[in-house]
Amino acid sequence: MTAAVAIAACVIAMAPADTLIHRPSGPDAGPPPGEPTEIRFPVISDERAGNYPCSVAIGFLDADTIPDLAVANYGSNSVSVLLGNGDGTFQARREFPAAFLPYTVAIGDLNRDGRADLAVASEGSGQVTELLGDGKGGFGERRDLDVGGGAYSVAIGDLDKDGNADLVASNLNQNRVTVLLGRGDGTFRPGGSYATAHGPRSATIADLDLDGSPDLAVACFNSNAVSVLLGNGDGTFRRRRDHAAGQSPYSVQCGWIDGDPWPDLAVSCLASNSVSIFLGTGNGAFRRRREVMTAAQPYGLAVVDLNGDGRADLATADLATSTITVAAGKGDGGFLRGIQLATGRYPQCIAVGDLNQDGAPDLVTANTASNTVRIFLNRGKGARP
Ligand SMILES: [Ca+2]
Ligand SMILES: [Ca+2]
Ligand SMILES: [Ca+2]
Ligand SMILES: [Ca+2]
Repeated sequence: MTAAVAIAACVIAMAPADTLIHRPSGPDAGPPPGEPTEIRFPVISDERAGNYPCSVAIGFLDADTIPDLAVANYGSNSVSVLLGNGDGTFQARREFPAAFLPYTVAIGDLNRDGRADLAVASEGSGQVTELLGDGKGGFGERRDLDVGGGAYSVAIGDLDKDGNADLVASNLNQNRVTVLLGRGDGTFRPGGSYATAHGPRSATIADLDLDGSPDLAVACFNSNAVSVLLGNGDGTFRRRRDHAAGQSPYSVQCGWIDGDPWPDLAVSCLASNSVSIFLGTGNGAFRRRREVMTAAQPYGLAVVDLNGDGRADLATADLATSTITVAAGKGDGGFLRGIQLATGRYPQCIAVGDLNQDGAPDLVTANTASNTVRIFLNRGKGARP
């Protein structure tokens, strides 16, 4: 582990890690007095990954209840697995082979044996690689599933509500997403493909209209739009609805950003250095967007309550400035001005999990040019002193 220091390449000022305090002021000051408003990361450390790590996911990869990491290494055609020690540190990484140019890794139980498996979208081969877990942090022989060209991302969810995990991959060059429906034994059958706006970069699965069936939101890089496809509950999807976002949308996440029960969407837009916020208004519809400014080129995005005030906050991985931006949510759809912290060089992904098991969600970035992941341990509500 190495202590975090400001990196020479960063072009913006960094606050020391332990002195990040949001101080709302003015009439539109956010949470009422007495509510916690701080977001602090007192412990920051790095772990080695493979070559050009693009994506990191957090899950339980061995038999304990301590979160572990899976990292897709674009430059070494592999996945790194780092088993957690429970204090925010990790055991030495293990490497498992993926297909050509793996870009995104997701964690889920693909064969219903109670052990976490990996799905890895490989852009170079147009495949999603399935790696079945042995429940001890090891993974068996890989199985490559064809999903079509430009397979930059994969997400796992039960799209047809049969209890078996299904997959949705984005096909950047073909302006569609491809669905694979799980049989529950680790095999999949084709579930069709669906048109999106131009340049689908990543997709998220969430029930956006609260009808009990999973829906899709897809960040479409080349069309400055997010496509919403409402699910029918049988693994099929209705025709898309597009919503104008900022420039070059990259990641999309669902969360509850304002006070109503309808799910909202956040989309990182790397050419406008912002996160577009879409507040849900019911039945899968969204209000006109708002923009939250970040540092330069936000790729990765997380929507999570970091300070324990019950309101969703934002965290982005800003590639060009090698930072994360953290912005505290006001609970009404607005956010306080973001604060930046240094990452390794050129972070492309950010993931959330409680890595040291203190009740506060922590952050991890995959730093493509440093071949590391950086771990930000949060000191939020529920954290031990
Ligand atoms: Ca499994
Ligand atoms: Ca299913
Ligand atoms: Ca739905
Ligand atoms: Ca924690």
